[in-house]
This record gives sequence, C-alpha cells and structure tokens, in this order.
Amino acid sequence: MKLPNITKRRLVQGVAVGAGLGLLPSLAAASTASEAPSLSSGWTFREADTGDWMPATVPGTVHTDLLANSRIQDPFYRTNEHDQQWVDKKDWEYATHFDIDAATLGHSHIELVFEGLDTYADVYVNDTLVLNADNMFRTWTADIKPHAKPGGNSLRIRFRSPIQEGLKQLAALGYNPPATNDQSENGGLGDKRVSMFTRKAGYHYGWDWGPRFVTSGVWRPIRLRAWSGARIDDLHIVQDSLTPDEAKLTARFEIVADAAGPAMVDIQGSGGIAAKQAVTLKPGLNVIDLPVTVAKPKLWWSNELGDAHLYSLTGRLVAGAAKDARSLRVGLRTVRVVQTPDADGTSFYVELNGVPVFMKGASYIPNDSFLPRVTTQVYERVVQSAVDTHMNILRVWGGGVYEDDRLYDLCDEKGILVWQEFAFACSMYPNDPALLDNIRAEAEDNVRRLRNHPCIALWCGNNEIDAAWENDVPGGGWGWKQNYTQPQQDEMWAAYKAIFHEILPQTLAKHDPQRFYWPSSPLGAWDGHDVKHADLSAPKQSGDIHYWDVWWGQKPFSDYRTHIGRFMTEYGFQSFPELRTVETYATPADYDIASEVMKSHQRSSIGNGTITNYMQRDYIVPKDFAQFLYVGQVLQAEGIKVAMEAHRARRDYCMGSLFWQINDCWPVASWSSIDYYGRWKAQQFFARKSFAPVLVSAWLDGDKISVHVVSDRLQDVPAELDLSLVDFHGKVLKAIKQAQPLKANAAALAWQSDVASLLGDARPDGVVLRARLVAGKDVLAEDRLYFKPVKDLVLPSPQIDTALRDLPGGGLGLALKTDALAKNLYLRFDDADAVFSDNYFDLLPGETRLVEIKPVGPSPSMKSLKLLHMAQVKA
Ligand code: BMA
Repeated sequence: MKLPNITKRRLVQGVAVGAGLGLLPSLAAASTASEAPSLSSGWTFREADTGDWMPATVPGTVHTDLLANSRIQDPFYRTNEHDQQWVDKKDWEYATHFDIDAATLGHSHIELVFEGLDTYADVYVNDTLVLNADNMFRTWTADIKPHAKPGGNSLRIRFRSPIQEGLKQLAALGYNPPATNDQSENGGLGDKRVSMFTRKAGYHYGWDWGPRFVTSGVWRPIRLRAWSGARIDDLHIVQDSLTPDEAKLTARFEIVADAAGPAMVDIQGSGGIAAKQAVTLKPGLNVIDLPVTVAKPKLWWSNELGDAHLYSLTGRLVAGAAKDARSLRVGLRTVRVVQTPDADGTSFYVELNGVPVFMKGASYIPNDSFLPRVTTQVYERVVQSAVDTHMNILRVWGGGVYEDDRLYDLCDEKGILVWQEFAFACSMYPNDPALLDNIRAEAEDNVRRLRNHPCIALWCGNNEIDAAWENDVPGGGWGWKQNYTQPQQDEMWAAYKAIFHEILPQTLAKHDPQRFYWPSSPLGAWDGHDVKHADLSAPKQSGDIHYWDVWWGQKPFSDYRTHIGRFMTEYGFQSFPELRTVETYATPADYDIASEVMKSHQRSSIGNGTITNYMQRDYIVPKDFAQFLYVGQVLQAEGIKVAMEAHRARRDYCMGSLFWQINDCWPVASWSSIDYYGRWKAQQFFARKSFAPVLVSAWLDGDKISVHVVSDRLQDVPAELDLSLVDFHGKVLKAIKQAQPLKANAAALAWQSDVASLLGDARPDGVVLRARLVAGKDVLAEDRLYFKPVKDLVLPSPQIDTALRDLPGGGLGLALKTDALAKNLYLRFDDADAVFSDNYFDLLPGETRLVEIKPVGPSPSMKSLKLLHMAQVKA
C-alpha cells in the first residue's frame, strides 16, 4: 500500500512552505511560523438570508451538509433524489472565523487560496467582498491583506444557485444550446437546459448513469497563505532529452518577488539529482530555468512492462529572509501518440519509451455525486483494480472533473497512463467572450497543476462533441444542428473552434508543449486546423472510435469482432449491481426492474429493455430478481469479453481497448465494471482474463472456430497450445497440441477448424472446447468455447464440494470441486460481505479451484455461503 508515501509527500510540502513563509492551515500543528487555525474548522451554513445556521463540513457540499443535519434523507435512497431538486434553486451561505496572529499579520502578503469553489461564489472577509468566483475547476486567490485584522476574522461565502444563474444566461442568449445528458426535466426545469452556461461538472446535471444533484459548496480545501519577499509559485520539471546514459531536465521555477534582489534556487532529489544557481530576482514574476542532469536514468514504465520508477525531488528558494520549497515526483519516460499512414489508413498508438504499447483500460467517471467525500481508499480501490486487471490506462472522461491529485499520484506510482480530457462533454457552448476567458484560465490552472505527472499520456479536448455536431456535414452528427438557425449554428461552432482548436491547444503549447493534444474523442484526424470525423465505415481508418452499435444499435456482441478501429476509446454494455448493493437503495418491495425505485436507478432511456432483449438472445430470463441481477452481470461480462479479446487479436491494426466504464458515482444500473461500493461486477473478473499479458481466445464465426493468441510481453515466450474437447461431465473427447511460441508484443491466429470436424459425433449442446497456452506445467492462459448459447446448453446439475483452506500466505481459501460443469459459478455469503479472488467462472470436473476470501468487515460464516450457477436459473 503506497498510501503513506502520498501523505508524507503532502506533509513535506506543507512543512516546507509553512516553516518559511506562511502555512497550510490544515497542517497548522506542523507549522512553526505562526498559529493560524485550520480553514476547515468551525464552519456553519444556511439557506442564504434565512433560517438557522447549522454545522457544516469543509470541504463539502450543500447536499452532504443537509444530510448531516437531517434536513434531507440519504440522496441515493429509493427516489429521494426527486424530492431534493429544490436544493439547487436556492442560494447558500457558508461562514467561519479564523484567527490571524501577529506573525502572520506582519507578512506583506496575506492571501486565501481556494482550490475549489462550486461554483458562483461571492467571498467576504470581515464583511468586505474579496472575490467573485464562477468556475468550479479553477483555483482562486483572494488578497486579504487590506482586510485582515489581528485575532478573529470572519469568512463568509455566498453560493448563488447555478440554476438561477443559468436561467438568466439562457434568457439572455435566446436559444438553448444542446446538452444531451442534462436532465432538466428531472430538475423541474422542463426543457430548459442550463449546464452549458456554467463551468461546473457536467454529470452534476445528470447523465445516463447518474442522478441529478446540482450541488454547491467549498469542494476543495481553502489555504491561508502569508508570505513576504518571494515565493515559488510553480515548479515545472521539463524533460529535454532522455538516453540510457543521461536525462537532461530543466527545473523551471516561477518565482514571484516583491522587490529586486539576489536569491539562490536549488534542487535536490533521489538518484543524485542536485543543482543550484544564484539569481537576481526582479519584482513580479521571475522564470528561472535550472538545468538538471540524471545519470543512468531509471525509466518510468506502465503496469507490467517494468517499474514505474519515480524520482523525488525538492526545489528550494532562498531570497534574503524568504525561504520556500516545493516537493514533487518525476517519472522519466517518453510518450508519443504515433499517427503514421499505413495500408489500413493511419495508425493511432501510444509509444512508451520507444515501445508501441497496446492500451488496455477503461473510462473513469467521478467516484461520487458529492466529490469531497471520496476517500483516498476509494481512489486506491479504483487504481488497484485497474492494476489487478492488467490495465495500463484510464480515461479521465470530460463530463466529470479534473481529478484530485490523489488519483494521479496513484497512477504515477502504479504505472497507469491517463488519457486526460478537459471538462467538456456532449454539449455545445455559447460564444460568450467572458466564458472563453474563463475557460482559458481553467485550462491554465489545471494543465499547470497536472503537468508534472508522468502518468498523463495525452490531453483530449472533449467527449463526443465533434461526433455529435459534425459542422461541415449537412445533416451529420446526432441531429443537433437541425434544431438551430444558421446564425445560431455559426455562433456555437465559433465557440467550439475557439475552445477546442485555439484556447486549449494554445494553453498546452505554452504550459505543456511536450504532450499530445487531441481535440475530441472520438475523432478521425486533426491537422491543427481541420478535423476528420471518426467514421468506422470509412475504408481507411484513423484516430479513435466510440463503438456503440452493440447496445444503442442492438447489434449482436459478435459485431465487436468486425467493427474495430485503430483505437477503441469506448464500447460498453450495462448491468445491474449485485443484490447487496441494490439493498442499499431499494426495499424488497422494489425488487423488480420496472419498479419506480429501480427505474430511478436506471438512467439510460433504453436500459431495461436493452438488457432484457440481449438476455433473451442467449440466456433464460429469470423471474427471480436476484437471479436476474446475476444473469445480467454474466451477460455484460461475456459480451464485453468479446470486444476486449477481438481488439487485442487485431493488434497492430488496433492499439487500444478501453471499455466504458470502470466505476459509478452512485449505486445504479450502468455500464460500470465496478459498482459504487467498489464491488467488482462479473465484467471486472472477466477483464482480468481478457487483458492478461498472455491471452488465448477461442471464438466462433458461423461454423468456423478460430483460436487467437496475444502477448504483450516484451520478450518471446515459448509455449504450447493445448486444446481439448470436453463433455460437461469431464470426459475428454479430443485433445490437440501444437507448439505455439509467442512473439513479443504481437498477436497471431493460432488454430482454425470448422465446428463439424472438431465435434464429430459430440453433441454441440453438451461439450466445451478448452483452450490453454501452457509452458511446461504452467498454464499461461485459458479460454472456453461453447457451441450453443447458454439457454440451449444441456446443463447438468453439478455436485459441488467446498472446503475451507488456510492459504500459505495466511489468508483464507475456498477450494471448489465439481462432478459436472458448473457454468458461471457465482459465490457469495448471505451474512457478510466478502471479496472473492475470482467469481462467475466456469468450474469443470477434474479441476480444483482455490478462491481466496477476504472479509469486508465481520467474518462471514461458511454456513451462509451461497452458490449460484446457470443450471439453477429458472424462467
Ligand atoms: C458514451 C459516454 C457517455 C455515456 C456513455 C453511455 O458516449 O461518453 O456520455 O454515458 O456513452 O451512453
């Protein structure tokens, strides 16, 4: 667990700054300069101008504060969301007091730094207005020196309703730009969508997996910064060159100074990093480049290709009596997105340290509707799940937020690359100069905050807006344009071009020039001016693809094998969470997917119908609710398995497979592979197999069987392909073996046959082809292929033996054996929550499966172990 490192890193920063110049209030105990109180304590809040002041948590949100004061019920329970839509129509006030001591007051600068205000916030210190904020994503600084006084000072923040602000802007504009996922109706606004007017997370207004909670509040910490003379405003480590012998870096200090004078900057860190330079500061901003060399650099690699090596360093400034320091970590690596014309169009792949790396991962959404309550453990859980399922990338999707530093710290440590989107999704924006300026400032803040993270592979402008609008294609896109007059279309397109083709790339050119920029996902190509839209039907493929004909287009899962682009950034299929999660928001009376409560936790317009439709194709559709949830999870997992493995089998043509989506922001039916409580759905277990570095994948195309092998290892692997046709009682009917050396970083079609000649007399509804890659006694990879849909298999009633075992490492194991096939065996305990190391797997006679059990909270009793498999499913 890397958690202590992160905490330590934060403390190092806090103490260094606090000791010299001012202090971080939340670390007041560690500071030595003065005794300023924490700005996270003593807060109260109320509906503006009315009612009682109630205790508040900062950072926090109005909704979670109302909940803590019993003014609203749990927003996620049953249909409570519907009754809480009044909250976003009101203004809210937050207030606290903080002491300023003589030492702090003596500084020439006293500032409040707000890392996140959501969103329209008027800030008063001692009843004087010091700040008007209007962007959730920006860091705001207020100079409070003129208003600060010794002893108690008051801080009051008035949050104006984002809905009322939006409605004013809508009325002024005179037409409503599109915002597909904005659930204005649920918010009592009819068809008035206002999300595009406010720089606030898109998903707060609702999404097709998310509730509508347009909350307000101080969502990130407030720091009191007092300093004199000079301070480090930013430290950026630029990697100028990287060879096996040395890395040449530039440590770029941005120093703000009150007056001209001599100073010393230095940098020290692990791996012998050391450099210093005497400089002469001028008043105002000073940019100082300090060259740094790292001999024999250790590279930063993505998960499973090598160590994600990080160098820790501290940059320091001494300017007369002023001292300041910044600590950060650096990963040395080269990342390129390679677009080279080839026979199939143009490549689109990530090259890390000179190696083309197939990207395996998922899109990532915010972990909660109320972000301040996301704990470090939750970030750990998501990133560790990605690591454990052999992923090497997460896509921080544009409808959420520029994430918390903790996410990127973890991705840095664990070798998970990040496809980072700016916070724009599925909407057009008004062509308002003030908004464009606001966006420029937002982009600067976030690019500067995140650019030192080695995990960030690229920046992307937005989610799906180019695809939805297709400006140059009359009648193209999602039918948005047709609803507007030509002048309105021109205005919105002008804003689009300004944001995604000018402001964002210009900001990156200035602040993060080495990273690749891609204006929209999906996109065919961008030459800095014109775009080519993503189009999977084009004969020559380029760019990235969101493929949704499976699900939205009701196409069969097998279409995943024939509809593949150069980089698959999205594809997905929904499932419900498991019963233990459903129990947190529904009562047994609600246990029907058509009930009001279950529908309220299913936000896709076609969700229930589509799940049921696909289930009917391949499975018995169970009447029993718990069985329905179970079959739904297997349906999703088996379907997405088809895509993950087909994409990998098509490398090097296709070089990325990111399913939609890894997590949830509340308990809901969604495309997620891990639910809100962190419980892995069947799909996450399946991803661990489908994304494993060595893969064998057997599938049917009509009556043709193909067996594909893939290796992401950077060395060749000697192996043997071991195929056996087995009946459901374990009898081996046929066995085939062939040498199958696995080429490094490559895929191959290993074996083919027609069904009839493999099966001979065997019944297609009673046999399975087991495909294994073996090296001596080791099974490197395994797959199973059935010849009929599950509903048409003649499934036996297996006798399954279970036994508890102490595992060598001290854990608890469950050994499972069967006398006949147990298809998609699902394990759970009735009386307590537990994490199983594997689940939803097929258990064949003749094998013993050892599953590790980790209790979550109180230990489950063996008596309450429940086994469910496909033969038990009843219509
Ligand atoms: C993709 C995403 C989301 C959406 C998902 C499912 O297009 O970008 O906007 O939630 O599909 O519809």
